Amino acid sequence: MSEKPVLRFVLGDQLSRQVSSLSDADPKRDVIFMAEVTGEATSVRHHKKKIAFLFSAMRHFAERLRDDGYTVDYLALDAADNPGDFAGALKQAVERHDPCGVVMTEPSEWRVLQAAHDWREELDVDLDIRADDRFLASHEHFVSWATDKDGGQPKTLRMEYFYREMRRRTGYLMEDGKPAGGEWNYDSENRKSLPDDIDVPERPRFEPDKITKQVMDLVAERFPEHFGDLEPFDYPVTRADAERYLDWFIAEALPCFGDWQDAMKEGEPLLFHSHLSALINCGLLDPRECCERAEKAYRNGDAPLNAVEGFVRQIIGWREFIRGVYWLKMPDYADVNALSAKRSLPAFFWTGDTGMNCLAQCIGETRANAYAHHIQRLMVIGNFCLLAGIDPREVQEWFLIVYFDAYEWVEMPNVNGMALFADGGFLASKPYAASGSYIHKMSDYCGSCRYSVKEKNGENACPFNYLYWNFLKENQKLLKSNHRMGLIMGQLDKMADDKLKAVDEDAKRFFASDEMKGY
Ligand code: FAD
Ligand code: DLZ
Ligand code: SF4
Repeated sequence: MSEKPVLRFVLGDQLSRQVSSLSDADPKRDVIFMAEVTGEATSVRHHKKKIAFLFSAMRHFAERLRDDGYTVDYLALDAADNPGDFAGALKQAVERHDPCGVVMTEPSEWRVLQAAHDWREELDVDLDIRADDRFLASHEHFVSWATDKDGGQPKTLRMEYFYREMRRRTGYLMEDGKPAGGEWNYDSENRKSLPDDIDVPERPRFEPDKITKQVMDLVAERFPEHFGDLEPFDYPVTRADAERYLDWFIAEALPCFGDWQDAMKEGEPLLFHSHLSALINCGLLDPRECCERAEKAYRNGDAPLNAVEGFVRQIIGWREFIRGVYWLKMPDYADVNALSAKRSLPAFFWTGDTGMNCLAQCIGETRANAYAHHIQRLMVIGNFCLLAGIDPREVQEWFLIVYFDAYEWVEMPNVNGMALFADGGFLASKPYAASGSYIHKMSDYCGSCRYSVKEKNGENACPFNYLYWNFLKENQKLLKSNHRMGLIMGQLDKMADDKLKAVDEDAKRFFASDEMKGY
């Protein structure tokens, strides 16, 4: 009698041959199971491009496994007997294959991990949930780092200290136990404004193949009401193309990644950013290989230290730290709202139809590409939500829907901790609040805006200008004890009454205006 197979359940963001659920897979015995399910595609109304990207990447990954001799049971979304959710799909797969056990890698999101615990109860066979060692810091490592000597949790955590420990542990950019170049962090060199005649390198484009075209037709038919443009589609969906994209980034964009990391330019959504987040998050690229390639470019003299350190910090610092905070703080983290923000998201978040050119540009690009770079997300879109006091739950849902790299583990701490200060400063030492002058300095958006960034008050003034002071005023009680806000809160204290009144009137008028109309 032949040996029973192990059923290896691989989720859509686990598309790596190195994933722990496949580490001991036996091609002669085992069955790898993957499932496209409506429940995931509609848990929020994901951007059409995100669904197409993920389904195409899943189908290509299944093909690759088959080419390597594995048996893959792939449940397509339009299969006649698709039950529509993971639980039903897995139950059917167990009935089909009668395995001796099921193995999976820990889901990246709280919601799905809770469900997986339920499946363990419901299935007639063992379900082994393994750690996701694609991340460099395990849950245990992060908890032990985040816990103080008395076993308590501090009121705040700072990424910078976690990052230094990660540098020591990985040895990335270390020389004789010291950081390369003598400093841990070269961020102060990474805030340059773009020169007008900047030459942005052209990116490789990946034409949709037969599988991607099939998936695009499916998405167009099944999710027409979802946000975002499906076409054009030119992103990598295979491991080989993801590697080519990484090669291109290291050679062409990384050398300038640092200098203009915070800059924004109309018509240039990517500039020198890597555009790799969706590939890393779904498993097509490994975070370690991205850092190692970048470090090699530095060692070979092909990219400067400020660029390479900045890139490595985003991955082994921010990315790992964000994930650590998510698991440390869930499930309560979903509901934090330290600033009691209650306003609803205005309709222009879905249409891009606003007089505020910075937001129109960033939201327009998001709609077209399912992508905006970090400063667009944080200092334009997130900043507006912070200043306007938008309910964190609504902001979280928007960010989860619109970006093709968005999964709750990474979106939520970025929204609640970084953009909205909704966790009261657990993750960030002060709110990333900025007036129009920051956006003006870092972009060319203001030149063609209907509002004037130079005007501080009145109908034509840039809304970011008065909303900034209104935000400080509304949250004065909470923010005045924050020592990093001391200077600015001092200015607020000294502000003349007529100026305060003008800010108050402008903010009230803005909140009642068409700009803030709901969907
Ligand atoms: P690059 O600028 O080239 O950076 C290199 C890599 O570093 C990224 O690919 C990413 O893997 C990592 N990285 C950089 N910053 C962060 C960060 N703050 N958190 C985690 N990883 C980081 N990133 C997501 O992957 N998914 C999200 O859902 C997401 N939501 C966000 C929401 C808000 C409000 C903000 C402010 C940021 C969010 N980010 C998210 C982080 C960051 O904006 C994106 O990772 C980045 O813009 C992706 O583009 P890139 O690959 O060109 O990044
Ligand atoms: C985001 C997403 C979507 C839209 N669809 C699927 C799917 O049909 N099948 C699948 O395995 N994964 C999908 N995903 C990614 C999952 O939501 C992701 O793996 C979990 O959220 C991780 O917790
Ligand atoms: Fe944005 Fe204000 Fe500049 Fe207009 S003027 S683009 S609203 S920052």
